[in-house]
Amino acid sequence: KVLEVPTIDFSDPDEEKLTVQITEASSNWGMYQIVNHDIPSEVISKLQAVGKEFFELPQEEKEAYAKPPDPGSIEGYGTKLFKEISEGDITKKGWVDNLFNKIWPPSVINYQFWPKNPPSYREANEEYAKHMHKVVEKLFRLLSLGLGLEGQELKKAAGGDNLEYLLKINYYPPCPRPDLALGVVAHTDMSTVTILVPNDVQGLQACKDGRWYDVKYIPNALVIHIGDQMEIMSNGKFKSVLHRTTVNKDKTRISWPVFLEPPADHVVGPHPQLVNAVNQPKYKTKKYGDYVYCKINKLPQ
Ligand code: AKG
Repeated sequence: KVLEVPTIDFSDPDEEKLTVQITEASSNWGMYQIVNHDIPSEVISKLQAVGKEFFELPQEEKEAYAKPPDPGSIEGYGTKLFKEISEGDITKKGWVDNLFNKIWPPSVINYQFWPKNPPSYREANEEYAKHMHKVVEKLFRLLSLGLGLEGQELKKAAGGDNLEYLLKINYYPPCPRPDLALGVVAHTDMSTVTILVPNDVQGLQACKDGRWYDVKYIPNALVIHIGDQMEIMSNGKFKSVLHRTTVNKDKTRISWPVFLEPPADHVVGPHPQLVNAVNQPKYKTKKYGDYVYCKINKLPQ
């Protein structure tokens, strides 16, 4: 039997059972899909429609939202399509355009990076952010319970109501040489948790015990990735998942990950209730912004 990333029914009223499923999937895979999560399919379809429309605009219009060149800025439009593919080049390179927008909380939103075209971009994204809260609350509660903590502990440790939702849209157009490219190269996310919706084109792969698994498309499912900060807070119980995307010769793939990130000056470390004389902390405690700086610049943590 081919192993598959677990699928979890989020509407199961048995919280204990759900906690066990989420805990196992977060420890063994670090990636899973949740279905029946209560975000209406129309809300997801609208998010996807406006994102697609933006990427289909002429290049100059997209460049109007270009990411500022200073290394500290993350928001805005960027392109990583490699322009020339040489036969001799066997290094797999990224093949993707992207757009980053902080969508929650309102105090961190920078509307100058939100497309004005299509005109309903703002409404669709705000609506999605609003519907995501319930999923975030429930997921963080179940993850906390799974570690033997009170339900609110992990959310509090991740910044509480200041937890930021950073939306990225990945736009992977058809690639003339998919054998020479990857959409995004193998990485783990820096976030606490990432919540992703893809379009229906296959491409996401998760690594488990050194093997790559395709994440099959399930309409309206949310793909959950455990990120580095969740692995740290759980002191290694939950696993930040290594993942990558392949590209396609004929089809455009699009994905909408939302990275749930602590504010840059928020200090993150193994949860104090999970460490003691026997269980020593396995990770450093540091500001999230410093973690990001080290990871981006490939410095030791
Ligand atoms: C990323 O943007 O960090 C991803 O891993 C994207 C995954 C996907 O496109 O499914």
